[in-house]
Amino acid sequence: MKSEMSGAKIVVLSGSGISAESGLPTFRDANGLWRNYRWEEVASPEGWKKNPGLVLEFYNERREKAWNATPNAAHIAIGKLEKYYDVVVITQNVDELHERGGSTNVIHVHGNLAFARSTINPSLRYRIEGNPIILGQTGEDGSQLRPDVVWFGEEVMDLEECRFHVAGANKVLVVGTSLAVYPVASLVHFANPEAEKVLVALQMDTIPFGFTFFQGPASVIVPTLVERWIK
Ligand code: BV8
Repeated sequence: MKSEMSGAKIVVLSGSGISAESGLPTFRDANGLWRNYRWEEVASPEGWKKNPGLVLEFYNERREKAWNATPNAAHIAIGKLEKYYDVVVITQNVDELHERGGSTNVIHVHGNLAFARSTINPSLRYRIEGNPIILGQTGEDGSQLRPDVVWFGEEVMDLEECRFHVAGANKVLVVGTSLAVYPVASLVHFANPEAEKVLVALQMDTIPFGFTFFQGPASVIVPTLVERWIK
């Protein structure tokens, strides 16, 4: 049952930082993934062509870890918001921790590890949960299965829809993202000047105009923000 605040809309834009306290690595932090792998080799069509086995291995490891991870207090607090607001979660993350934390309206703009897809036809997807994709495993169309994620140089999912949601939000919560990757990072510029705009991260190189920066761990800051919003 929505409270008297229903009708007000909150859009969350999240990145790997929100899942860091669930044990999943970020990309650009000190011990981030791009410290141990070159994105060109494991997260690009060129890398896939050159060495699909390495790419499958990179994602199989991450998929198993993500599948066995549990949502933290930040995911759960965002899930709770749905009782009081219309909530849309736009995530760059390929884990399903928002869904496990109770969010039911999640847009995975960079794809989802729990799915494999045909290398020919992106709409031919198979839910594989935490299971690996093996070289030689093919879809119904006979093509090698690949992770259902958006690599560098590939088109991002549902961007128009996301711009619409951000533009119509009364509150925009950006959490756990360096806003280094485009075009998703540009979503913050679609926020209404009148909207309440907050950014939660451990550290940020630049704070988007109009956003209030709350520095600290998502599992501590996000629940306090949510408590304030549902009072
Ligand atoms: C596109 C795949 C065109 C899934 C990812 C030069 C060469 C090639 C490309 C480009 C180029 N210049 C620009 C581009 C475009 C490129 C881009 O933006 N590159 C950047 C790096 C310069 N973008 C693209 O290629 C995109 N596609 O443009 O296609 C096109 C158009 C039409 C038709 C055809 C083609 C595609 C981008 C998607 C790439 N895929 N991942 C996966 O493997 O996961 S990107 C990767 O980065 C993830 O998706 C991730 O989500 C995303 C963003 O990273 P963050 O999540 O922000 O993580 P990061 O480590 O950076 O930051 C962590 C943050 O959390 C920090 O702020 C930290 O303080 C905070 N934090 C940490 N711990 C905590 C915390 N906060 C709170 N609490 C904590 N405990």
